[in-house]
Amino acid sequence: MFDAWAQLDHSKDPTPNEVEEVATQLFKQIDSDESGCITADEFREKLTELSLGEGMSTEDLSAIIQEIDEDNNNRIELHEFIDYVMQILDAK
Ligand SMILES: [Ca+2]
Repeated sequence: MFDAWAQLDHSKDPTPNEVEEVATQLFKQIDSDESGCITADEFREKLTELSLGEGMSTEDLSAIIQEIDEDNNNRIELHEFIDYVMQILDAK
C-alpha cells in the first residue's frame, strides 16, 4: 500500500498531522468509487491489486477489516482508517 509511506522521512517519527495526511491519501486510493467509506470488497480488491493480500485468506482480510471497523457497520470510514494507521505507528 503505502506508496505514500515512502514519501515520509523515516529517520524521524512522523507527526500526527503527517500520519493523517498520508492515511487520507491512502484512503482515497482505496476508496475507488469515492463514496467516503471503504467497503470490504474495495479493501480486498486493493490489497489483492497491490499483492499485499497474497497468502491472506478471506478470513484474514475480514479480521483486519473488523479491527479497523470500530462501529461495526462493515464499512471503513476515514476517521476509522486514520485511527488504525495511528495505532499501527504507535505500536512500532
Ligand atoms: Ca465503520
